[in-house]
Order: sequence, then C-alpha cells, then structure tokens
Amino acid sequence: MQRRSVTHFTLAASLLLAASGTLAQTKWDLPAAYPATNFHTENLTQFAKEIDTATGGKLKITVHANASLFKAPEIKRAVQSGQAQIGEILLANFANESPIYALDGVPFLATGYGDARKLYDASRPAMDKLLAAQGLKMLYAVAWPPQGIFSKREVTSVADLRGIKWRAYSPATAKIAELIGAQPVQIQQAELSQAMATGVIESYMSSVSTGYDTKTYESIKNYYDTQAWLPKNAVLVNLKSFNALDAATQSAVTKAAADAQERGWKTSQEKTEEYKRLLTGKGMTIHKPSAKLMTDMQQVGALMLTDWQKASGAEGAAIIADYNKLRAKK
Ligand code: PCA
Repeated sequence: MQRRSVTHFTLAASLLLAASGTLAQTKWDLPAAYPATNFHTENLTQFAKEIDTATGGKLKITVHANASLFKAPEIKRAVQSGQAQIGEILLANFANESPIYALDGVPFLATGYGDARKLYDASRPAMDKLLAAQGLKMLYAVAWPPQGIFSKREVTSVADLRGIKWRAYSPATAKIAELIGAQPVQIQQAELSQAMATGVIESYMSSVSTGYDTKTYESIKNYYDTQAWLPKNAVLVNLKSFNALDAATQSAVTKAAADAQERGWKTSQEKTEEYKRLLTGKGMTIHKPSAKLMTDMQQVGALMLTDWQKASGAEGAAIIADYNKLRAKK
C-alpha cells in the first residue's frame, strides 16, 4: 500500500515536470576540428545559438573547437557511434570509405564558388543515401576557400616540388604528393603550426584561411593561387539522436542549418580576399601560378578524375551528368 502511493506520487510529479518542460532539455556535444576563430567554427557557434533561441533552450549544443574532443579523422566515427550526437567533418577525409566522399578532393573539377555549389547540389542525393546507410544525416555543408600551394621554395613547375616534405590532410592531398613526387606527411590542421615550426613540412595545399589560422607566414612565404578545388566541411548528426527530438525541435534544427549553410558559403567567399590581404600583410607573397605550374597541376587533376570515375562507376557518372546539367543552365 505504502509502496503504491509512492509510485503514484512519483508518476504525478514526473508528469508535472514534463509538462513544465524541465525534463525535456537535450544536450548535444559538437566536436569540430578547426580553431574557434575560424569562419566554419564561428558559423557553428551561431548555428548552436540560433537553435537554443528557437527552441527556448530545449536543445543546447556545445561546440568543442580545435579537435579538443576528437581528432579530425575521428569525428565521423564518434557521431556514428553516438559518442557525440553531432559533429563537423571534412568530407574529403573519408575518401577511403566511399568515392562519394572522395569527390570532395578531386582537383580542377569545380574551381570556383559557383561550380563548387553546383557540384555539391549534384552530389547531395548520393551523399544523403550514403550517410543514411551509416546512421547519419547531413545538416549542412560549407566550402573552404579554393586550394592553393604554400611553399618555402619558389615554384615555377611541379618539378620544383619533387622530393619536398609535403603536408597532406586527406587521401587526395597525399595522392597529389605522390603524383608530383613530393613526400607526403599526414597532419591535421590542429597540429600544422607545430609541424611547420619544427621543419617537419615545407609545403602543402590548402586555403588562405588555413594559411592564416595556422600562422603559416611565420615559416613559409610563398602561396600559389591555383584555385584547384573547394573541399567542404559538413555538419552531421546521428540519425537516432535527431529522430529522438520532437517535431518542433527538429524543424528548428533544419531551419538553423539551412541558414548556416547560406551564411557559410557567403562568408567563405567574402573572406577569401580578406585572408589574402591579411597574409600579404604578414609578409607572404600571393603568386599567380605560372602557366607551366597550372598545366602540371591540371594534369594531376585529370589523372585523379579518371581514377575517381573508375572507382565511382555509374553512380559517379550520374553525379557528373547532373553537375554538367547545372553548369549548362548558368
Ligand atoms: N583547410 C583544411 C582543409 C581544407 C582547408 O582549406 C586544412 O588544411 O586542414
């Protein structure tokens, strides 16, 4: 008897608590790999804030910047396994899992923001299918600025890069090293400053944004603006965690994600010029690559595209066909 009344009381109390919303708060951890001041991370912080506001504090997302919670290559696995509910990854890092991710590292397929966006749109259905099969859902993706070459040495053709210590951040950037005869070393951005300071690397391909964030100008003075491709960061959520949210919270997340995506692409493009100015101010020379360097690099891109087409088969061909359709529209 005594026992039953306690049970009733507990039940009534929890119903009351649930009704007032105090039991309904959800907390998510969001591991990210880039510094808090990077434009992707700032965008994530705003995204989290907007969700907090829109849900009246029901969903709280904590952004863990600079690979402080998980290292860059571990973030995807952490979200898949539910160790983190949401996370930001660099799609190209997962090229070995599927050609759909590898597409994000193919040089000279899409070299400006307009084309990069079209390639993203064309790849999104295949990407969504792949992610769903892995228990994940993409909330949004944003391009990095175009990729160019940072080098200690002045470079007029890829022959000048032969034998050089080259930092790679993805399978594709390691493949480029292999094709040009450089020596690749896998280093994520969070460890890049130290690798340069200790002389572990003397060149790498990335964006002016990363060049600035990692103070590359302190050891490397040349940047060749090859505008080879624009890899993307993507914000992924664990499907179970997302499905556990009520409908109103889900739509608040989706809405904030759509806004973050538009804001992110715009900021990325606008900041490209600003980062060039900042790097120049710090003593870096932004070079227009020589015609020879460009044709050499384009050859590398053509080889990598052929490999990608072989690996991706009919699914890849459909993406490229959609991409070309979007480009023809103008
Ligand atoms: N910066 C990241 C990936 C692409 C980019 O522009 C990096 O260098 O690690």
